[in-house]
Amino acid sequence: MTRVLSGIQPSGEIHIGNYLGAIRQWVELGERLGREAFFCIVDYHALTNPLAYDPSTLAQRTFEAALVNMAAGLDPERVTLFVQSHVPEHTELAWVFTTLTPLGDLTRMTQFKDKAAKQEAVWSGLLMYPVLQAADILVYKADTVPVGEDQVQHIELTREIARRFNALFGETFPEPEALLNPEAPRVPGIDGKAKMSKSLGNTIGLLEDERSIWEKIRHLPDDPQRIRLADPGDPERTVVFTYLGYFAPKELVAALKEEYRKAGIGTLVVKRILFEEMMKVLRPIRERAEQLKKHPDHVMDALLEGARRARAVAQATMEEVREKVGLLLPA
Ligand code: AQP
Repeated sequence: MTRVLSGIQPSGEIHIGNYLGAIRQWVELGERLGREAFFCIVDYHALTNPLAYDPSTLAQRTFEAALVNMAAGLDPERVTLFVQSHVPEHTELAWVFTTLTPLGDLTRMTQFKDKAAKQEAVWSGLLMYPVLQAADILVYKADTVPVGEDQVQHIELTREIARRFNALFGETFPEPEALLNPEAPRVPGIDGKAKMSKSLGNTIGLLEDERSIWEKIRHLPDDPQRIRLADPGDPERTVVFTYLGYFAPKELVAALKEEYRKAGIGTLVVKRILFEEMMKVLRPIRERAEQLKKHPDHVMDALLEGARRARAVAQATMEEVREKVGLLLPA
């Protein structure tokens, strides 16, 4: 692994699924790779979600997404943190990739099918989403993409696009690999079923009010086969223990599972422990976010510096691409 890239959409409140599936890994990778770790707030991607996109809030959400990532531990002095639309080479490369991506490769994407099924009118931006994602990654020639499981299919498509470009125009791009957090590749939502997802409204926000988080935890579904407190429960059948596994020490989780199986413990007790353990992780993030909110210039300056560094790399790639695809180059 020599260079990583990953992105997050400013399409709603950043949630514990984003944190556990992606951001926590980003922080570790950033510590290892420094400026070779590129993290991007993908605002052009957010335009493809008609339910969440609002021109009057996009800029603020983009800013907040950067702030939350910094609060969660991404240090912009070490890593390259920037906003996608500040580096126009992403969309330029996306166009080139569009010309060599078969339509069928895009219509078979699971995320496209799922999202398109929920929309009355399907815009081509939604279809092209993974092509722009491929450009986000390959414009930096990144070889590793730390993501949640939901993005694996898109990274495979990125590899195909890289392969096709290389076959047509000569060796240019690496074939990047997805890197999953093995402990939380797919964090379920508070319904306990679907993936936690901004657009499904089944999230726990990283900066959400504590009381609101507790209310959500309190209402998490129990093992459906445990009717009375005296019934033994199966911890594998409730999202309460899934979440507990993300936040609490292993020994504590094992002990509570044991009690739950023996009907020695009520779910509410486990939920209280889950809340406390979760807040131990979230509170420092929220405190840092409060500090950063007092210094918005610090966040903005960091993003501009990140874009400057990212753009230097992206421009070099685009010069190579323009030449290889045979465009008339300006003198
Ligand atoms: N539930 C999840 N479990 C593990 N990883 C997740 N990610 C998202 N949800 C989960 C990962 O977070 C990174 C940023 O995601 P994103 O916001 O850019 O894209 P997304 O997957 O579309 O996020 P949402 O919240 O699910 O948004 P919508 O509602 O628009 O679909 C990615 O690495 C993603 O894998």
